Amino acid sequence: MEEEIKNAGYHPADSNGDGVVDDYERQMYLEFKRKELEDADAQRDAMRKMAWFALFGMLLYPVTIMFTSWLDVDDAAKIIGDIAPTYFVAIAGLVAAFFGANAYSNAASKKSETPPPPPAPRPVPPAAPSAPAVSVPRPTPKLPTKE
Ligand SMILES: [Ca+2]
Repeated sequence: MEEEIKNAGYHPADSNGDGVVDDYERQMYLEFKRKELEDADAQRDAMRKMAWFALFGMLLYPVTIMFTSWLDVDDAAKIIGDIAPTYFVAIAGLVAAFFGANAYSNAASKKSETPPPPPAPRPVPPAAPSAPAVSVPRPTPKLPTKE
């Protein structure tokens, strides 16, 4: 929250930008936050259900083939068997994407929680060579004079 305020320059609940969060703005802010949490929760539930459905489909695939050949529908068994390679690759990709997206979002949320590293110390410029304390007068060359 502190970082959010610092980045935006004002409190995120202060929708009219007058520097004060009144009751209405606070209510709206909490409502938005609650909706965000509910949406994220529903999204996780949907993804989890989809992953389970896909996995059950993979597990039940051979059973379906056995069931169709037990019913003497050999054409169906053959067609289902022909679909199998595509189906398994697609479902494996789907499940992998599910776990990959989960891992990515976890890593992203962890990264945003950790405070940024302190700024690196600025390099100190090398000290300039010290000037001579006393300036020695240089001998002036004598110009040849005509006499
Ligand atoms: Ca306000």
